[in-house]
Amino acid sequence: MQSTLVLIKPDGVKRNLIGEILRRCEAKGYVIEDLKLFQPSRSLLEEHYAEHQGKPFFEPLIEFMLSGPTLACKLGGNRVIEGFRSIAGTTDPTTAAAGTIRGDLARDWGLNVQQNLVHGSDSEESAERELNLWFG
Ligand code: IDP
Ligand code: MG
Repeated sequence: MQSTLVLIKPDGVKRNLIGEILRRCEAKGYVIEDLKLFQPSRSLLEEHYAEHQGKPFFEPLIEFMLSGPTLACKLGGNRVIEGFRSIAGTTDPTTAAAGTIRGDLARDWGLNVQQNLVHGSDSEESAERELNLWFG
């Protein structure tokens, strides 16, 4: 069994999509192991997104993530790390495949950051690191 960190970002919380996104995770067969709705600090977000420091979208991304509460979810199941990223869809919501969370529920709003509703850890190492950050 694996666990991954799923975040429902501030756009998803503001748009009342928590239920719809968690429904899709549960319908796929994954198990919600922990949940936390809160406003993360700048230092938590900068550590979470450390790999993107220096990129043009880094500061807009941090500002977006500071714009309201995020729902952090520890999601469990066999191969859940790749499985959640598959149901989330690709990063750019405009071109994310229909049937995915981003493809069905998000689009480009013409802002300098992609508001794409969710985050999912991208490897076992990231999942361990990120679950420690958000739930440790
Ligand atoms: P991921 O969330 O699909 O793993 P990453 O490349 O890790 O995508 O990027 C982290 C987040 O930063 C994205 O989910 C998105 O919100 C934002 N982002 C990534 N690339 C861009 C970009 O080129 N322009 C604006 N925002 C971006
Ligand atoms: Mg990523």
